[in-house]
Amino acid sequence: MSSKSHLPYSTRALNHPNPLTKKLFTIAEEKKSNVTVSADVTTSAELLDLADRLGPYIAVLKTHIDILSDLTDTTLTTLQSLAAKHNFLIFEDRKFIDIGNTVQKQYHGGALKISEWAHIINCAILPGEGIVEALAKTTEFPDFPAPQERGLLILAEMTSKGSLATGSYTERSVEYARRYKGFVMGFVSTRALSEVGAALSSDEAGNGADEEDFVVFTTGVNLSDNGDKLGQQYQTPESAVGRGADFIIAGRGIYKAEDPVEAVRRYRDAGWGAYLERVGGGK
Ligand code: 5BU
Repeated sequence: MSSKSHLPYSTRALNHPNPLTKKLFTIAEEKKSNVTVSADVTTSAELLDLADRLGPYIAVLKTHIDILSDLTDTTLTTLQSLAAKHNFLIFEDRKFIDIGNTVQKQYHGGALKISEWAHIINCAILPGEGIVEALAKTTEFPDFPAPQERGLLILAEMTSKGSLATGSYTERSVEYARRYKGFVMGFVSTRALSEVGAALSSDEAGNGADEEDFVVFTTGVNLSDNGDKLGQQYQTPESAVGRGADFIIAGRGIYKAEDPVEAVRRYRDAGWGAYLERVGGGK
């Protein structure tokens, strides 16, 4: 199996079978940005202000919507308008991790109405394959909004110290991604998983493994720190992209900076420079 990470986003967008991944690569190319900002602020005003100011420089805005102390429907509709205005996708980092019947209710409806506004969601596979199947099937509900504009990332690895998402857990993540390719866009991981994928037999992998092109999001990106006091471990944009990240996720490095706009531009330049290097200095 060959990884597609040496190819430009525009090439990967061209014939990509997953419409949301295609859109994501197209946005990255248009905005010359592979930055996902993790907007981990706790009020709607701060979140919307960041979305509007950083929006022009990012491909994706990642939320933890449940940490907002004053979430209303207006927060969500305004966030959606800002995503349209600045052409970025919204990724709700909810990390679903429960039986299929429960995650369907957490994803679609409920207090957070995640399916209505989040283009991208993620899940952990601790419950087994059923969680991926259940989330994928939610998009077939008759009242599900814009199924072509919704996708899932499987949390194949974590950046925190002592993470247990390793070895066969990571291998299973790749296997499930292949089984639900229509909905699974790729992974949150610290590196490209093509090597892990290659370890699986073609029977396990299913047909078309050679043609697949999963997207890799890497969290824990920071230009100045090595980590925090609660186990977070950082790497630079260069290191993350060099290891296979297609999109780098940075939170405090950007929103806690004295000037978040200046910071996001620095992360964008660093992430884009590393990407150009990876694809051979071409486009
Ligand atoms: P930071 O401020 O750049 O450390 O924020 C990192 C964000 O990414 C934060 O929202 C975490 O919840 C999220 N995260 C992570 O740090 N590590 C992981 O492995 C995963 C998510 Br998955």
